[in-house]
Amino acid sequence: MNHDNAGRFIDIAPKVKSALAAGEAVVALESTIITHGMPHPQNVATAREVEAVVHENGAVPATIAIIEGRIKIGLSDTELDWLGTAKDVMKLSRADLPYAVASRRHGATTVAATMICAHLAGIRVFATGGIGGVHQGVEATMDISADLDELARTPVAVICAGAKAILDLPRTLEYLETRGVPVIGYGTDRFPAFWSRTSELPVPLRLDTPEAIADLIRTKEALGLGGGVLVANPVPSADEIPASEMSAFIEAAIAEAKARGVSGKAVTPFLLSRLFERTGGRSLATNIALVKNNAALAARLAASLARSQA
Ligand code: PSU
Ligand code: MN
Repeated sequence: MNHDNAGRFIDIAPKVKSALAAGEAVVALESTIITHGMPHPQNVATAREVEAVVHENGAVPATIAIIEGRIKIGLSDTELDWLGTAKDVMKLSRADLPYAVASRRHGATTVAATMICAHLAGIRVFATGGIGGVHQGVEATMDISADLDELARTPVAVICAGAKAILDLPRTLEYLETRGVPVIGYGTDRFPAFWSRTSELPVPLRLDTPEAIADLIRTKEALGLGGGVLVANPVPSADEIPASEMSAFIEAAIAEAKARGVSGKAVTPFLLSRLFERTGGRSLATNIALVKNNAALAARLAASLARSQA
């Protein structure tokens, strides 16, 4: 446990607990993607498939959520099924995590909240789809995801497929640089844009193997720099929707969100569900493929970190 007093709020699933105790590889997975990011039943099916991919690649999966105020590190089959259709599940970031715990609420963890819980449990690697970032129109809304500051302060490696082009990608990268977060392109020189393998933007750093990423993480720790690293792993070519095709859908979805006055936490879930409809479900198929691809890389990275500890 990485904070002495946190233990009494946390339930670690038996398999995760024994893997952590033995210094074996563990990969954290988020739950907002289940409750607010994908429709039922694909959300639960995907969560299970992603856990299986982590296993196949040599690590133990730990899906994280808050159930009746308990921080769950690893969900049972029953809990995962329940979460897939549960109502009144809060979307939790750093700001509201303690509220959900103290008030015994249910909560799905975003990238920021998953990083916090993973770190408390001693998990160093986390796979997701896409991170939150600086939103388009930030000049007016100041909407910058708390995910970015979390990456700056909490020492967990986050494997994503870049950031969605619903965000302001250049400003997202600028902000990460300002906050001292290493952003690593995995086998690519371009920052991936979630559904699309590439964007116009160069990725700040590039590494080509899980071992090289593990080495960077160990070096960062040894230098006492603190904070996380962001690994941007492009969606497999077979599953991508090119940026040229996505951009019209994205513009229309953003215009709709604006017209309806959608703001705050509701923005990302609204845009995702509108894009699902506008692309006839294609955006979801791509989303599922890229999360699995990230889970595989995360497991290999966690395994590499575990080996070097032994
Ligand atoms: N990207 C996805 N699906 C998601 C999210 C991101 O493809 O469900 C979620 C993640 O949990 C991320 C959160 O942390 O959206 C960001 O929300 P916000 O923009 O409100 O910070
Ligand atoms: Mn936001």
